[in-house]
Amino acid sequence: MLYIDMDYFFAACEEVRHQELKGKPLVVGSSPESEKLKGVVQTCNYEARAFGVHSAMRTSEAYKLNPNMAYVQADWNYYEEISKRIMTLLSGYKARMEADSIDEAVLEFEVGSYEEALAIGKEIKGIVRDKTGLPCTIGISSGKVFAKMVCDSAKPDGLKAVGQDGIKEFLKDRSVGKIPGVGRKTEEKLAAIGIKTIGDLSQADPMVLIDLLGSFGKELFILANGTDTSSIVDNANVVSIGRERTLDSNAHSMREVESLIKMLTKEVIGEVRRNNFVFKSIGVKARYSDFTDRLKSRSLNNYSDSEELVLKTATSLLSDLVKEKPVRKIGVRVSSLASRGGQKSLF
Ligand code: TTP
Ligand code: MG
Ligand code: MG
Repeated sequence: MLYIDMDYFFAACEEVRHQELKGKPLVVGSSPESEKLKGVVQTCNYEARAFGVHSAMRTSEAYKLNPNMAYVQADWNYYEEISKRIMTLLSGYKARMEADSIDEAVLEFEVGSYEEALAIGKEIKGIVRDKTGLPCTIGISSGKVFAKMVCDSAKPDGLKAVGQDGIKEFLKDRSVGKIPGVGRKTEEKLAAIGIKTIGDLSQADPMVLIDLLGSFGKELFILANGTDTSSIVDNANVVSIGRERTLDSNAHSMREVESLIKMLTKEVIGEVRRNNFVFKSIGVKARYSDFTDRLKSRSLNNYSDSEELVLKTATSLLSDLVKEKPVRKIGVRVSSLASRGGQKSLF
């Protein structure tokens, strides 16, 4: 599998249309003067990262690290437009494909060797850069989770493959927090029983892991031992479109999840529109700090592709769930899909 993630995506998009900002530290997010220092950094270029600035940090914190950075307000429509162009380029390949977020996609190729996959990766990087001016990083491995981790490890502007023979070595010394889906809370639980690296995880007693984390513990054990069974959902055959994200720290109130709901909604709607879908049901998910999940959904009277409606509905559904227990992950999903324009219903 070939995992593509755009480098410093929003900030890179801004550099494309504001060439004068290139090479200087740039933050996408509300400037520290506005909103009484309450904004957050959505992303920043690598020049800003050199000062320790990163996504989800308060802009007031970023300002302390370097008072001389440029700030640009996020312009979702523009990023969606570019994302759509990238996804269209990628869908030109004869591969099963899943768009994973606004700046990520996984492609599953039938290839004979990793050399062949690397050659395709190189070509994709070239095409994306030619057509959009943007850098990306590509990771290649046997499954989606490994490919994403390889991608993360090769940033920025990287291309790297780790085959089955190298995967355990690749994983061994990495901290468990590098596994997608493992947040701070899981990390703490594992650390409490002496597990810090993925190597430690691979040698743990699987029953102990299951006691500690439920079925997720089993999944982690299997991954740590070099087997990635994650499969991709070919977007051509979707029955629902959803996005989930783990929070940096557990949320206790709606205020802490508002911007994330907005972002997940944008991503879901982007995906809906890219595929020319409409939907008739809106759902949310909350994963609590104790690893239990709660789902809630609402059916609509008519098909829709309204972002406002998803945002409003998801916010209202989640506000019930957030009240109950601390939340570590949230998701927004639309289902009962049909293709737009009154053509035959796909499902
Ligand atoms: P990422 O792919 O996580 O980050 P990135 O592309 O900015 O940087 P990297 O080179 O490390 O991949 O996220 C993609 C975009 O999503 C990012 O450009 C802005 C947005 N985003 C937020 O708005 N808030 C966040 O907390 C994160 C992580 C991302
Ligand atoms: Mg990215
Ligand atoms: Mg990304």
